[in-house]
Amino acid sequence: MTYQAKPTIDFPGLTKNKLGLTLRDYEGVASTLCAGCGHDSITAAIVQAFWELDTRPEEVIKISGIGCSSKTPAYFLSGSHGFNSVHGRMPSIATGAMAANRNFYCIGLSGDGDSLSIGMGQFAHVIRRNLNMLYIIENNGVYGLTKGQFSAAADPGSTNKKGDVNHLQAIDPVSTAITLGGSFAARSFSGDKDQLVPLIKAGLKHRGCAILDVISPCVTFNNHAGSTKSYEHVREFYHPAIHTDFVPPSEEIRAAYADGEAMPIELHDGTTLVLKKAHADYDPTSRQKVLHYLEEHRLKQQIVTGLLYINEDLPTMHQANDTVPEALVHQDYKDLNPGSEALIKLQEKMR
Ligand SMILES: Cc1ncc(C[n+]2csc(CCOP(=O)(O)OP(=O)(O)O)c2C)c(N)n1
Ligand code: SF4
Ligand SMILES: [Mg+2]
Repeated sequence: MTYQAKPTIDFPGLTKNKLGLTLRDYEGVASTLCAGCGHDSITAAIVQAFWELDTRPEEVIKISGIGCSSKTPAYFLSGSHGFNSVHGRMPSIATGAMAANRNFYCIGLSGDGDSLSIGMGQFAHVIRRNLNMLYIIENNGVYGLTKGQFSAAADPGSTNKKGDVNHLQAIDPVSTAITLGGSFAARSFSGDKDQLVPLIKAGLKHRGCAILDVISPCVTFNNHAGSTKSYEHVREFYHPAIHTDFVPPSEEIRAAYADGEAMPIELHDGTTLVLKKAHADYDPTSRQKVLHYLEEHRLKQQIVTGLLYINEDLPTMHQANDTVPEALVHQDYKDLNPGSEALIKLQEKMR
């Protein structure tokens, strides 16, 4: 694969964040995706979110599987650590990377094919383990890279570009993640940057596995009438259930919210998410109510979006395994390698 580096032109007028970095510093190489592909809009939102969070690029691990969507990490944060893994295996690599260095931000990029077909087992278990990462599915309902076959996210009754009808049931990553015991499940649309940027920031700050399903139209293979993942269809059936405001720890929450309409949720680093609900009785902390709401709106063909479910209290992989708080690279050699005597004792215990 060849990559085209972007020209390093200095634009003196660009706004700098607290680290003195501009948006350009959070970009990657030039995209080779089709013009108009939803995945590129998601990249722009990721760049914006990391910039707004004043993230040090070298403190980010970006990992993907295989697909057009899995090419995305090349297009943002050139200065961070990246690994383009095997089809459907992004979660294993992310688990290994975070086991070694738990203090980094981990962002995984995957597709509906990569996650819901070949990678379904991996998708399920990274959610159960509650690995501390943001897991984005760029969902276009097809295998874009291999020329537009239906994916497991294609809705029954939807058609492909040639007019063939999909007769199989769709897997919804959001309700699946909630059912699997996930701690954070959200949905958005590549065409709604205002909604997407705060959701990416919330997912990065959430302690645990944040699943973010982003409907991301494939303009080449799945943007026709009959597709339920086209720009036109998503705009028509888009149903934001909840709006997320992201308040950094240094800022006060000043806005006054009418009773029941908004819900502040404090994250473990002091960040506050203010969830403004479309309906006062929507409760993003109740699995039962959220699943009911999703099913009710699925039957009306509505695409429910926003931070739909959150549980800040589930133990993460590191908490469940009581691991050391620091990255392994910062541990003393003697702690990492307790010596042959300790190993013999361990083996004795297993005899
Ligand atoms: C083991 C293996 N099986 C099949 C393939 C072929 N393959 C490459 S990408 C892909 C599907 C990608 O679809 P998705 O994850 O939805 O990404 P998109 O291209 O739509 O963004 C498939 C089946 C492969 N690369 N490796
Ligand atoms: S084939 Fe589809 S998913 Fe792949 S880059 Fe083109 S528009 Fe995007
Ligand atoms: Mg796809």
